[in-house]
Amino acid sequence: MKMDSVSKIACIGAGNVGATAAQYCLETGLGNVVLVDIVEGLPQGKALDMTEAGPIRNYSVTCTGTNDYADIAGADLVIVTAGLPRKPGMTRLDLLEKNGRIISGICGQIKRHAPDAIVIIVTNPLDVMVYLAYKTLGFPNNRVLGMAGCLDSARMRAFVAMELGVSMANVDTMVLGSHGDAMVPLPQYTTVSGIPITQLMSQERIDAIIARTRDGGGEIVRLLKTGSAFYAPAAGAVRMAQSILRDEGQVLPCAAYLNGEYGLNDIYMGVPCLLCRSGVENVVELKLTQEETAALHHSACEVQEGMEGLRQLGLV
Ligand code: A3D
Repeated sequence: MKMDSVSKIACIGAGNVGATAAQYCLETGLGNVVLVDIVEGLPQGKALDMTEAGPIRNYSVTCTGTNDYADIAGADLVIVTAGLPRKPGMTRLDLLEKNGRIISGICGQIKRHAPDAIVIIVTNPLDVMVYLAYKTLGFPNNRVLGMAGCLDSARMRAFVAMELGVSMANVDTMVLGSHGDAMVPLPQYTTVSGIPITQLMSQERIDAIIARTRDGGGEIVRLLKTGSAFYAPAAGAVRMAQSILRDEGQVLPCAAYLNGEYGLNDIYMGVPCLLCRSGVENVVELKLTQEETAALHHSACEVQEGMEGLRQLGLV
């Protein structure tokens, strides 16, 4: 018997991040998942495999694979991970164009088949792709957001815990700004059970952790050699989805639409957000130092360059 209250989640892109996000959704019992990809058989095969793991992993929610967007009809939430990674010889603008066209097409399908959904974008270049999604979907900005800060903050939490030999559960961090070299990790909001890390380690070690957090994606790419991180990125997206679908009210760093907050307008950037059933209920404005504000605005300049690229390509 199917219960009406079970959420429907669509994961677009059945690659590394998309399939892992689907798996986490199932394992947390967050809802029934529809996995979509353009490659025939790929989402169907992975979905069946994940459903067959249910009796062992003890979940009763299901996963369905499809190449047809009509199957996302009625989705409460959509996680978009479809896209290409940057390959050698490819410029940022090349990637912007390739993924921009993919995101544009997918958002057209979401608008048509799941007009009431909340949409979480994971595809890179993140902040620019969320802006494009927002413009293409035409949904209210509280229903369109991006995942990056959750990942960057989780990496920083892991590094602080490793450095101090404490439980990761005790560490809180906050990483704002765009996803990439210009991200803004905030040591003043990094604590271990409420104790600021500035009291627990030297500035030199804090700087090293900040540098490793900024290079977090690159470190994994260098190790894997082919492909990029996917367990932690998928975990970040599902954490956001959980706070939304279960109306938990978690405050998480997400790429959200700014309308004057932090002195920024008409741009998507990583900021702390209150995530509830309506999506982004509220952007939380932290007290920042002059230096941190300058770093955030520098981050915004990078995103604006990407947005200009979208305009040149005629995508927005
Ligand atoms: P990958 O394993 O290659 O999966 C991408 C999937 O997208 C493939 O299965 C493709 O067939 C599929 N795809 C391509 N075009 C379409 C389309 N039009 N409709 C449906 N499916 C399509 O990549 P991945 O899962 O490792 O990464 C996916 C994206 O997430 C990339 O853009 C990454 O750069 C990005 N990513 C972002 C973060 C952030 O923190 C923001 C972290 C990790 C990955």
